[in-house]
Amino acid sequence: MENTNTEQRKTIFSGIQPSGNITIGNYLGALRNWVKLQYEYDCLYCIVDMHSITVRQNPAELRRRSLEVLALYLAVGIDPEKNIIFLQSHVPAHAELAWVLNCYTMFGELSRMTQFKDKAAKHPENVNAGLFTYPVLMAADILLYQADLVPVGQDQKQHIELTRDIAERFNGIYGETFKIPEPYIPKEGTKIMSLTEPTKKMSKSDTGGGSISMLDDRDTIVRKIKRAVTDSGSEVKYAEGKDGINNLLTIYAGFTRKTIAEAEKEFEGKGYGDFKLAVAEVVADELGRIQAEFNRRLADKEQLNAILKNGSERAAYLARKTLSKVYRKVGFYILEK
Ligand code: ATP
Ligand code: LTN
Repeated sequence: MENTNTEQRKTIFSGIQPSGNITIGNYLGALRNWVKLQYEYDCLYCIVDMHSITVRQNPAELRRRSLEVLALYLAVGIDPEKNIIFLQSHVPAHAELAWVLNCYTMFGELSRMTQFKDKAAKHPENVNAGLFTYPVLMAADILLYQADLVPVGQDQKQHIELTRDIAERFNGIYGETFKIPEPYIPKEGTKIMSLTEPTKKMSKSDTGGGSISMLDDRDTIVRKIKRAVTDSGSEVKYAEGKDGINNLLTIYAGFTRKTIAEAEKEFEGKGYGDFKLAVAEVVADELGRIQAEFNRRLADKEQLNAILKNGSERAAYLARKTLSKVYRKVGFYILEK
């Protein structure tokens, strides 16, 4: 049932970077839950393009992908009437608050972030200051809108905890300014692993066979899943150490909306080959439907632009309120109107 009592409604903020191809990890871990949440909460769904440039991007591709992510949000069922959908770079308050929060975030705290350590190791030639302060911009995203809940995959939990610490520190110095947000992490599908290296998370920036993009065609999906790494056993059962099979079971359960136990039961007595084919089928069927809608949405550039314009106006209005409060509290001189 839709909660229409706006007085009681909590605020949700989340975002995805328009870097690389959105994967089924992003879908099961984030996007699909956003669709459910839109009926009960006031949601802001952002395309965080400013976060993307912490890793070198091709400008033409970044521009194209920003619109594609928007079309994908719409294709999976995120309603632009119900939610505020916008591009981060269209609302300057994100960068403005990030600067202030930088001055309330410790070097030591940022040094402990595992995403920073992973990405710095992956791109040793470009360990830039933006990559280091990435979580501060993320904290600004969330705190600007006084968000109650932040639906993300497991990998982002540490960033939300840091956001809470920054907000509490600021509130401690200046009095109640920011709402302290909670992470909102779904039970299943929180961490989809790479098909080729099932101990690592499936990632948008992996261009090998380890990730399934939301835009992959049926043949590609079948090929990637057939080649997915599994152990030498033969039973389709979730078990410690069987990372490959566990991951495929999680994907299957996610796409069929079944529990892992139900999925195991279904494949009792069947081998890995049959199981892999079934996984590929359910993934390809659902993605096929989403892709048809995606293509329809992407073709209507005028509508996409109108959604972004409306979204950034609504977001900017809300963001300004928090930013003004922050500027006043830290002691910036404000001109009378
Ligand atoms: P990149 O590979 O470029 O670092 P990413 O795939 O981690 O990107 P993000 O834009 O950083 O994607 O994340 C968007 C959302 O998707 C976040 O909520 C994140 O937690 C979730 N997410 C990303 N990868 C996975 C995954 N493998 N399993 C579940 N959720 C995921
Ligand atoms: N860092 C996030 C993307 C992100 C985000 C946010 C998520 C940027 N700002 C604010 C939730 C709320 C990631 O998923 N890698």
